[in-house]
Amino acid sequence: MALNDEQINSWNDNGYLLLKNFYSHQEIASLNSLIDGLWKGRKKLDASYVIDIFVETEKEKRVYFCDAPSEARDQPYKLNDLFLSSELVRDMVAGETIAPILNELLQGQSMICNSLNFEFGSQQDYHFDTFYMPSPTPNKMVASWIALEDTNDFNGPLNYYPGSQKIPPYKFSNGSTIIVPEEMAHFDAYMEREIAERKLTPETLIAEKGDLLIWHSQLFHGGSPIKDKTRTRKSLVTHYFTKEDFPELEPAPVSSQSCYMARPAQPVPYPYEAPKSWFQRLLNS
Ligand SMILES: O=C(O)CCC(=O)C(=O)O
Ligand SMILES: [Fe+2]
Repeated sequence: MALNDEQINSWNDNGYLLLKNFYSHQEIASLNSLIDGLWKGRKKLDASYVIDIFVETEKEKRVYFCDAPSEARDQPYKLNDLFLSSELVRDMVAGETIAPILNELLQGQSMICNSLNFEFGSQQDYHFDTFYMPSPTPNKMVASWIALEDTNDFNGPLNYYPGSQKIPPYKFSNGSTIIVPEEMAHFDAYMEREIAERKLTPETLIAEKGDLLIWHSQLFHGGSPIKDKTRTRKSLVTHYFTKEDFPELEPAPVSSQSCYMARPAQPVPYPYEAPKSWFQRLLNS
């Protein structure tokens, strides 16, 4: 068993697990220099490096990293799926140390679905990750979040409602948890009611560099507004499915106990007509 009873109980009660100082400062420094190096040398990168720039602004768009202007680094961005190209990223997010933990929570073999490197807070509205990537079998998905630097009240820390994973998943008119933007007013009313009935209150994660947070696919969470726009909040988010949930796929190994979806990079430009269509195609394949 990778986790003790207290940790399992906390996971069951709260829907998340915080593992302080999980990574050494040296490991974090290696990851941060990888990002610096990629930015410096991005013009030579191929189409497998895809970035969302000016995130949560009117200028938000998805481009190849080689086409990103240097000023895009001064505002929130998401650098997608570095696990596809970087062994360092794969080892950190699914290597021998973390895999047994993920596998115990998932009750299966963890398989990386996607990863996102942020340099600023995401400022993403409260959401369930199952809006975008529900696992074929419910609850067979978790996310990890690594603090690549300290978070504080000014750099847009993460917020979540402990216990919200117990709320019955909201089904949109498509019969699934996949978001239908036009139906958000109904969703909001449902969540307001459920949160009030369960007397849930939000928490803000003030994390230190090297901390690891793992959350349940049904934890209601988001990124708070960045009060000081000059302050960075470097982090790496990874979403995982289980290998068993995708028997038709041939994932590539990371450790003896974990793997990753060996798939193409995200399509450019972002498919606004059919969001997350790569994922839909995968599910339907
Ligand atoms: O880092 C954050 O602020 C939230 C990111 C997030 O919710 C996600 O990637 O699923
Ligand atoms: Fe999320």
